[in-house]
Amino acid sequence: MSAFPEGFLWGGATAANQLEGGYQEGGRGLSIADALPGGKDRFKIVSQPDFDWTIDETKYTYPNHVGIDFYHRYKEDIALFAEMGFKCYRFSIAWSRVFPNGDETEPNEAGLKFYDNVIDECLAHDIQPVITISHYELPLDLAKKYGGWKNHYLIEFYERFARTVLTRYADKVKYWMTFNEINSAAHFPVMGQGMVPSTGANDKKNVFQAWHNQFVASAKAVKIARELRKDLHVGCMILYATSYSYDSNPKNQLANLQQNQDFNFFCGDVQVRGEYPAYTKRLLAKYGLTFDDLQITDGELALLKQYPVDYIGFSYYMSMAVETTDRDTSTVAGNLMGGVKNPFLKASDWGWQIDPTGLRIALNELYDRYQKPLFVVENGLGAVDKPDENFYVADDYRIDYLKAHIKAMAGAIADGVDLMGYTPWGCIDLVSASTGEMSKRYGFIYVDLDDQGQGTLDRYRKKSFYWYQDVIKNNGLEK
Ligand code: BGP
Repeated sequence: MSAFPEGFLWGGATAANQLEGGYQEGGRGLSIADALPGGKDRFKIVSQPDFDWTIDETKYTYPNHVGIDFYHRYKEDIALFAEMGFKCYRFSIAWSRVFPNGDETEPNEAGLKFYDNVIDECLAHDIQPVITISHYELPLDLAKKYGGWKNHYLIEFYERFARTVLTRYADKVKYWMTFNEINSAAHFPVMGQGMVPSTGANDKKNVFQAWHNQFVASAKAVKIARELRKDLHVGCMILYATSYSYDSNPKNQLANLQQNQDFNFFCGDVQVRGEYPAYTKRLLAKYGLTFDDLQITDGELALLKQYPVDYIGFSYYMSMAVETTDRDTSTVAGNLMGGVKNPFLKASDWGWQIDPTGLRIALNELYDRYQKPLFVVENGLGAVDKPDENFYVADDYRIDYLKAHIKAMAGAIADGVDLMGYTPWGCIDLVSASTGEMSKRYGFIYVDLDDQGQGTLDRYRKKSFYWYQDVIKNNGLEK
């Protein structure tokens, strides 16, 4: 008997701005992602929003403008997903395809038509679409004209966008998520909240105000979904990095508890439990703030309470360790966040510490806390693949990583956790969010495209393609 329940949602995950391309086709407007360069500057911009950066949307022709050209090749790609046996496919809708400037009152029909086609193609292959409404690509005008999510007008614009897509696809799409990695704004307010230098993105007051506005917008999307159909599932999406105290020093233990509260739990606590957790007081005080510094109405708090999400989607790539004393512990990068090196773990080429057991811990922690179904909607190993002369990639390292994480999920299910599905990140190679380059690959499918945008864009099955096909066929790993 498989460790995984019948109907478990095996699949893969992508995001519009990292694979679609066609950035000016079908009336699409520009998004914040179109105005970011690839390479080192990108990292500086997303992680230090006060970095000297001027938006110049005419300057970059690659990577977001081209992606992997899914806009024209979606049929071929979805057929490959079907060949692997995908039960679901997680993707996002580019907001600026549907509302090119973000603040229009009427949607762009050509943009919607593209998603009609993608969804119908999935359904024709018995693949359930899982849609992220907003994944790191606010329409650029909403960042430039309105200052991103700190501006409460965005609630109204998002509500219109969410209503448009939920209404149009309610009969075809059952699984939704409101914002990708909503908590990541703690580190990357540019990508998550559309905050650009002029909006004071490094000012925590703005980040908290933006979060509040996003929480309200998310609750409104849940309300719309509930009114449309009873069987729609709307989840939050959290970037989860299991966090350990470096040692048994009580100071480190306390710091770790607070790290978990502030990063892993804060947004989920609001979106799942429907209210700000008690420790928000401490968290705000850390930045010299109180609730009085934020614009929050009683009506909004009531809405949060009334419309919590019904499942928790989360990404899991790595864990981190917390050390508060002065002991010398060289830091590692970790999903773009800091942390100290854990002597028990190895890391990816980008310094992300590989920790399958941490996933079992994450699943238990989240389920204990919320008692709502969980969905691992991103997981995977970013690696440099070296194809042979036939473009075949023997990616055993990727198989090893995924296998260990699937075992950890099976362990958590045996622990009693309610897990709905698993969609490894970048099931087809795509542009990396942090580097803006192609050379950091996650896919089961190799795409012939390099960091300069050169290549045929042809698709090739990697060794992991056949391995994952077997996993899905067996509903898990063979004994
Ligand atoms: C998550 C994002 C994705 C994705 C992934 C891998 O944080 O939701 O958009 O790209 O991380 O990150 P990267 O592409 O930087 O390796």
